[in-house]
Amino acid sequence: MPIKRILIANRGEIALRIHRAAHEMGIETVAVHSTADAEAMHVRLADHAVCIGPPAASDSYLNIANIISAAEVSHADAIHPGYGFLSENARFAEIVEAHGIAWIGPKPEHIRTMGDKVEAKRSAGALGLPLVPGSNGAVSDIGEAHEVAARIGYPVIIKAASGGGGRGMKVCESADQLETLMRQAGSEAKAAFGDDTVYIEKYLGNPRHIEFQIFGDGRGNAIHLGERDCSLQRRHQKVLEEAPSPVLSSEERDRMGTICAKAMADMGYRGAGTIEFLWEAGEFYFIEMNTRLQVEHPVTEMITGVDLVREQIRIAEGEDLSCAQEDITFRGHAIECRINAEDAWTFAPSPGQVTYYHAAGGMHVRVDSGLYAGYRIPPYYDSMIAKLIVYGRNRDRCIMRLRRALEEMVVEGVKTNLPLHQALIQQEDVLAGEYTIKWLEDWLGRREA
Ligand code: MV4
Repeated sequence: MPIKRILIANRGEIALRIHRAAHEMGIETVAVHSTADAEAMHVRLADHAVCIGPPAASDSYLNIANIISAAEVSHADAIHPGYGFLSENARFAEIVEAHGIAWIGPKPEHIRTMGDKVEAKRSAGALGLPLVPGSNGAVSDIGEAHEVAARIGYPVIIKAASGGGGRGMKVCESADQLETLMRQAGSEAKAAFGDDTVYIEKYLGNPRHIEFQIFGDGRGNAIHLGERDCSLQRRHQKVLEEAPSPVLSSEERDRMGTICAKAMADMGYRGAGTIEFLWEAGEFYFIEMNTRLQVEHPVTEMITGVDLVREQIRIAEGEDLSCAQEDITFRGHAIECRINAEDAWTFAPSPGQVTYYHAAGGMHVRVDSGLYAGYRIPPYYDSMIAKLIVYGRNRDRCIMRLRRALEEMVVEGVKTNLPLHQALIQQEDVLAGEYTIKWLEDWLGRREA
């Protein structure tokens, strides 16, 4: 069924990104916003706007009743959740569908499965994805924990089934620490997620984070759009992402991508998804799957030419995938810098009024942002205010252009991490593509010293 009016259950640059795809398809948009976001660009651009509550996300962007009411009063026939907020809430997806509103996202059952990391790993294994060696499912008793750890060898990592994104993990170096850390992991998981279920994996010491973008039609067809390398992170916040990964050959990409697409086809996955792997010594190990559009999706768009949001909307309309795997080609290189309103070196948030703004531009430069001069960045939400995405025919040309684009970008009135990005792309290791998930924090530590 064609969609006529999409309610965008999100804010900031991603709300704008969704609005743009919708308008290019001749679809109207409804913005929802908290009282703190009344002046936001996504509210100004949307065809309709509904206030859904006070600033706190729990009262507005996470308030299911208010969002459903907004959809009803505005006669939206679809909801796009963006990323974060309610995007991976299976119950919300079910409620949306129960109201006869199209959910621009995966089937609720798949959101639920992948949200439980033990279940996610079980299905990934059953679908043929390579796993990190570890327990078969949850580990509840200490005896079993010792058996698993002895079998896979130390160090091991204890993870919370309800965790994800780095929350609720404990690295255990030897058997004498196992009991203490198992107890700690369990009680911390209970406190944080209301679920003390934990599982054990071999701890990989120095991997890269490489994720594959996939798309399914929900009827047994799926494709992959290659990978993104997201290893440059600080405290589980990605800082810079690139596609393709500097370490993969096209043969490895085809091999792993095909495995991912086959798995998604077999499960009947619908919509956009990302399969996250740790990559070490040339091997991939599945860790998690994200059942949403990701912040870093533009780097994939730049090297494939596929509009991922348009594709999500088409799939929600019940259309077929717009292209077959053999139509997907990877061309050139793209890098995304997440621009945050924060001190570049202390990372202290810096909300406040933007007094001057000039976005970078020119060939192969994309800025996804709702920023404008005079905009007041509210203190209630995350600090990302823009994404600078740059394309080049190869990685060196991409980095040269990124350097030029970072020079052009001006944000005054608040602190930003632009100086961090400028310094980052001068580093030999970054220029060489030689970095792992530990690199950024190690580098920041060395700079301190
Ligand atoms: C790991 C790991 C090492 N070994 N699992 C962190 C986020 C969550 N998605 C999984 N994470 C990790 N799982 C095993 N078996 C190291 C991490 C990890 C990490 C992963 C990806 C990107 C950045 C990271 C930073 C610290 C730890």
